[in-house]
Amino acid sequence: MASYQMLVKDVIKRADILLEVIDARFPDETRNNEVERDVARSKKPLIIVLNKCDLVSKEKLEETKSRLSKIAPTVFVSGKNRFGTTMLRHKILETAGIKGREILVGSLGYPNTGKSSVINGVAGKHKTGTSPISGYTKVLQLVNAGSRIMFIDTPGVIPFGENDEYIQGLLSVKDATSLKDPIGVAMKIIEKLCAENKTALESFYHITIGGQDSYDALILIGKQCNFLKKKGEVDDTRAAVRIINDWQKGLLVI
Ligand SMILES: Nc1nc2c(ncn2[C@@H]2O[C@H](COP(=O)(O)OP(=O)(O)O)[C@@H](O)[C@H]2O)c(=O)[nH]1
Ligand SMILES: [Mg+2]
Repeated sequence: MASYQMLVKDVIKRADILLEVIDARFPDETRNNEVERDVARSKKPLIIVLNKCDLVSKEKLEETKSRLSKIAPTVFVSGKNRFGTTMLRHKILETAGIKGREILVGSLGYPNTGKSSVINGVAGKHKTGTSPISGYTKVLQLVNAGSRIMFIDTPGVIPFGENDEYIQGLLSVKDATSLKDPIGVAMKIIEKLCAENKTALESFYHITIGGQDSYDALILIGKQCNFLKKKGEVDDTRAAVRIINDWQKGLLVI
């Protein structure tokens, strides 16, 4: 069995309650069925944490929250801006239902979804210390968040599959220049924005997207940015890199 699956099982076994930290901009891509199934089998409570909510519109957050609430209690937070972290603290205490002793909270999720930021956001001024513990092949970090809450922070628990390059681009695990197919990744970003907040994309790049496909939109953006090659045609790779960089800097909101 792959070592990450053992690590996931190890964290689930140690914890009283689990957080699945996902990126609110693409909840479906950053959820992991296998992890959710393992948690369900353990009969331990799960909270879905929609992190990076500062980058997503309120309507989309509410829509995702009500959809995912059918699976598990769902909260949206911004680990970075410390938004919703008090709510999450209360949700942990309420959902764990453990009285009179410390509650061990495991955090699971793809790299860069913001697990450490969420933990630090919740711990905040209550944080009384961290200590390393040895887990399956990796060192886990225990973060004491006060009021009986102790987090297990895990380094990038779920690895990416070979075909997940676009998720790695979306999640900023790989920067634009390390991607094998920046144009493909940029097209995915355009598709996502067109489906969810086309006006934001249009106004950010000062373009109007009609019925074109995502490649045509990429060319439009390249043209608008004046990324031209010698013969006057649009430099599609340069346009793709620009779009990915803007996305990874959090300039493009859904
Ligand atoms: N905009 C925004 N960025 C965030 C948020 N939480 C984390 N990040 C960023 O996402 C990246 C990964 O965060 P980190 O906590 O290290 O993720 P981890 O690998 O899951 O522990 C960092 O660059 C963070 O600054 C958030 O709520 N909003
Ligand atoms: Mg981390």
